[in-house]
Amino acid sequence: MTDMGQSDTVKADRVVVRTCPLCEAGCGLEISVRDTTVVRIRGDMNDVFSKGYICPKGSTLKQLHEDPDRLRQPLVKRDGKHVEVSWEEAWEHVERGFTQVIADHGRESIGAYLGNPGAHNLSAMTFNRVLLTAIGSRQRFSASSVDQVPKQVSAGFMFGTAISVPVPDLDRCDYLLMLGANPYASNGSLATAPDWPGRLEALRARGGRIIVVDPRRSRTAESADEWLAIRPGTDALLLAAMVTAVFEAQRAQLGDHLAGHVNGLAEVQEALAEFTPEAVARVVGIDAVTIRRIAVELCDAQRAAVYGRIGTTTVSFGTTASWLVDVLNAVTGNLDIVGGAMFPLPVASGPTTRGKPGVGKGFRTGRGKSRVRNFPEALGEFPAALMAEEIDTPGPGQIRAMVVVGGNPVLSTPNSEQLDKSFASLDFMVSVDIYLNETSRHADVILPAPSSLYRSHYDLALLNFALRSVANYSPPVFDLPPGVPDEWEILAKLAGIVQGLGTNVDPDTIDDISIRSLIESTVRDDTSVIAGRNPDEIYQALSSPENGSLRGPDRILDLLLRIGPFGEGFGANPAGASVAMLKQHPHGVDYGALIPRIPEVLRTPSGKIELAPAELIADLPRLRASLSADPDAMLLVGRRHLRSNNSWMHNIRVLVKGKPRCTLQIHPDDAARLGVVNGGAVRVTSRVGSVIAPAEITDAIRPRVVSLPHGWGHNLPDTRQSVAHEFAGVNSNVLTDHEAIDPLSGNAVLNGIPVAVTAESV
Ligand SMILES: Nc1nc2c(c(=O)[nH]1)N[C@H]1C(S)=C(S)[C@@H](COP(=O)(O)OP(=O)(O)OC[C@H]3O[C@@H](n4cnc5c(=O)[nH]c(N)nc54)[C@H](O)[C@@H]3O)O[C@H]1N2
Ligand SMILES: Nc1nc2c(c(=O)[nH]1)N[C@H]1C(S)=C(S)[C@@H](COP(=O)(O)OP(=O)(O)OC[C@H]3O[C@@H](n4cnc5c(=O)[nH]c(N)nc54)[C@H](O)[C@@H]3O)O[C@H]1N2
Ligand code: SF4
Ligand SMILES: [Mo]
Repeated sequence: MTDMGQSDTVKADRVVVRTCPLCEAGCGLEISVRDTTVVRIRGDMNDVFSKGYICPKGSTLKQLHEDPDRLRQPLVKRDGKHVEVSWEEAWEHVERGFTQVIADHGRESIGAYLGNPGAHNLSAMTFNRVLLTAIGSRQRFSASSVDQVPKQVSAGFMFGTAISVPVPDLDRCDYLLMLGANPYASNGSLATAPDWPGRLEALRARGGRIIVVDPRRSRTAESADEWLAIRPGTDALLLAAMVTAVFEAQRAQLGDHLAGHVNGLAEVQEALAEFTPEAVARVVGIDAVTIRRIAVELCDAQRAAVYGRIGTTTVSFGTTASWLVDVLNAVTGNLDIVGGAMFPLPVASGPTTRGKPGVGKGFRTGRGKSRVRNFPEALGEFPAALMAEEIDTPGPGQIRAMVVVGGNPVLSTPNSEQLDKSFASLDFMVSVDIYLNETSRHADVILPAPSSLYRSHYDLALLNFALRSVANYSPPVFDLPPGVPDEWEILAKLAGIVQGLGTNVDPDTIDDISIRSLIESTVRDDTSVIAGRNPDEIYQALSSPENGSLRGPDRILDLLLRIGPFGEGFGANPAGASVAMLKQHPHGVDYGALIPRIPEVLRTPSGKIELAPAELIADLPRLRASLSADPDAMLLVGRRHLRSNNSWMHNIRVLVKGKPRCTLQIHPDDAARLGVVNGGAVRVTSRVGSVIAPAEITDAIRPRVVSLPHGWGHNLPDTRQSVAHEFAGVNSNVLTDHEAIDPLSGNAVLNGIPVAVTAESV
């Protein structure tokens, strides 16, 4: 906030409101601007969802926009050094690179990795798909497999689509069991709502209770009624025991609203029966009495919800834990009920609102196997943990080129020292990024996405998980400087070039092909509001001057809004949602709180909730085997900080200054036993790597657990992030193991890593 007074001396000539693209909270920002300069950023008091709330990152969009290290010009690597070139020259390099790799090794040799900011980026949401199709290779990877894929897989099996993820109805809930989530730092995830802390405090203020399960006493645990210090990686066992406890207490109750809509209740009961509270207590580290009590409290509460996040998904039993969260919601009568776990109803058309209500093709994984490890695909991609072996292992289909869009896998994915070497061995690599960082330093060509303030925005992905049906459209704050392509134009042009259309390919051509195919599939869908309509007429309606001559992501968004559940419907509902309509409502439109959606939301072939998916039941012997784990092994977990954002906001001084955050948290008992002193150097060693970090001795962590945040380690050479370099920290993913993955989803195990900890003598 210190730079605010300074900026205030400059008078703004206009105020623009916009949704913050930095995290899933999607807060409304009020941006005061003079000419081409940001004067000040603060929370938009009138935003229908965030009502003025922002976190310390939101206002730093100004610093990000102004950061001299942020790339403005394409870079190509010449004699090992990155030099600035014109866009024309960059595109020629791209064409030459792709042409050579395709000639030498075929299209299957081009891999792609899509990073997390793409989920907050309308360009990426609408054109990454186009790029992947154009590349035409199955070697697809993304940050999803170091994050939420397990939840999507379990939701897919249970409810029919990978987007059918129930969210806790925070604002109407009065008992919340939260596992492996720290919204005081993260602002919430897979449950989109601004000001999670305020919503949690309101829950308690109305007499509700919050129980936090976490090996660390996080800020969230601190503010809760109860902290259960679980052993890392054992949430699936804990949840299984809670389900069993509910059955044993004869309290299992789906509720009248689910009657006739659920398959597999008896099967779940039987399959989980062996996981009693007593059987799991030793390994989970939580006593049986407490497990039983919480299970019954979930049944007793008026309106309760169970919610699990990163600590439950980035573990060996990620899919199992994700499944059991919703089983527990169901058997305690809290699934699809106001104040319980509910299905969002997004304003833009999506997988849970398209197609015939109540039934569908269902969901499966394994429609292809990875080349080296024969690992099944999930959500059309392979685990990020497999990227290195797919690059390193010779043979047909070996990856020889990579396209990375808005991702930093060299810091974010397991065994990153290995991946760093693999990237260095590629024949060709393109990064679409805003920085020259640990990953993009390997790229032969870096194509800079423009600052987000030059782009329009709508949270197409995250609003699928929102706690209310809201819609906010943000026009660009500034016009793009002449000659600078928008990010979607970069992606469309890349797609055109990799397809062989040459460097003169016009992004508008690619855009037209893409929107036309989307329109055609929509008019062919007989459940759509424009079923049977003339595709040309729809195309004209979207593109006409009266509709703002929309193109690119805005035009795709307009189609999705207009055919969505609240949509304008191309005449069917004139007051309904569209880009034009949202432009009239700069603070957003709120269509209300969530409503029960069973059975309409289901897309399973049976038209029922599948409480006992065969894949999950078949994996239970592995869960049983985990009961013999050593409860004294030293395990590493991660953590997040409010002023950090994965690996990439560390070049903004106001966010990184102050107390160093990349510390190894360790319990005083462990520190004493191992001779570790506060602030002293500690070596942490896993099967695959070793790092040295400063110790932070704290009783806010369970004994035999240590914690290191991820996204640090900015000391690699040949990057251009001067501030991040100064506050380098160490990379926790040097320690995470590329072989440790959840077999059901392919998600990397990033929490519960076996490590040895030793004091480092200096
Ligand atoms: N050990 C451990 N590892 C983890 C996690 C953990 O909890 N523990 N968390 C995991 C999770 S949940 C995630 S999502 C991943 C994230 O993994 P990644 O997505 O690979 O990493 P990010 O740090 O988000 O990197 C974002 C990249 O996008 C660039 N970027 C920023 N804005 C834009 C833009 O507008 N356009 C473009 N083209 N690029 C942009 C940044 O410069 C940066 O290079 O990390 C995972 N890694
Ligand atoms: N400020 C900030 N906000 C962010 C991000 C960021 O980097 N910084 N990243 C964004 C992204 S990409 C995501 S995916 C979300 C994630 O959002 P959250 O899921 O809320 O992520 P974390 O804050 O890492 O909280 C995870 C918690 O799980 C605990 N944990 C670790 N292992 C286990 C375990 O085995 N069991 C249990 N029960 N708990 C465990 C950790 O101690 C930690 O407190 O945050 C988003 N928001
Ligand atoms: S909470 Fe997230 S969306 Fe809100 S201001 Fe902070 S970074 Fe932006
Ligand atoms: Mo994430």
